[in-house]
Amino acid sequence: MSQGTILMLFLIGAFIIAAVFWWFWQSSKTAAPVSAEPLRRWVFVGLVGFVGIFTALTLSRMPYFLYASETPARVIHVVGRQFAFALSERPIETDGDYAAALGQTLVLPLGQVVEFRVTSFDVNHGFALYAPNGRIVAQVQAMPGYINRLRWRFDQPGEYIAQCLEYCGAAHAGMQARFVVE
Ligand SMILES: [Cu+2]
Repeated sequence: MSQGTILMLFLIGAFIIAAVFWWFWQSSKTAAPVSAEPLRRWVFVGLVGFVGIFTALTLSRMPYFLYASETPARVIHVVGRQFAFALSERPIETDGDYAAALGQTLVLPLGQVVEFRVTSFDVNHGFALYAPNGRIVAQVQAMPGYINRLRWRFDQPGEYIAQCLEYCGAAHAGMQARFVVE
């Protein structure tokens, strides 16, 4: 879904909500009691239906289920720590592993499923992947004590940036890692 479509949906939704508020404001001015019961019932049924259909249509597109039946071509271990991400093909368990992984630039395969196993050594971080064209393609939380798996198939070669997307401290904005897809 494009940014323009999302903006349009937001504007339509905002207009509908504003119209409902305006309608209630107008109807509250009249002295006679207004029976909103039938309308209320239909608004409720309509909202439940809308949410149900929207959920059914979009839930299967959650990134957590992506490529669930496939065996990833590569497994990359990721650890976030203020203020850098370390990526490695070997598990990162100690400070030494983390420091060693910081210095390397991984090369990941184009057009194959890669699994990132993402965790944190300190606080919550957001592990977001930006394609060479600057667009965000996938993201997952980096949480201490948990390993979150993110599977992704890169379809654009070039240099990707992993950027922290959860505010984690003073140097959060510069918390990045780079890797290459080819
Ligand atoms: Cu951050």
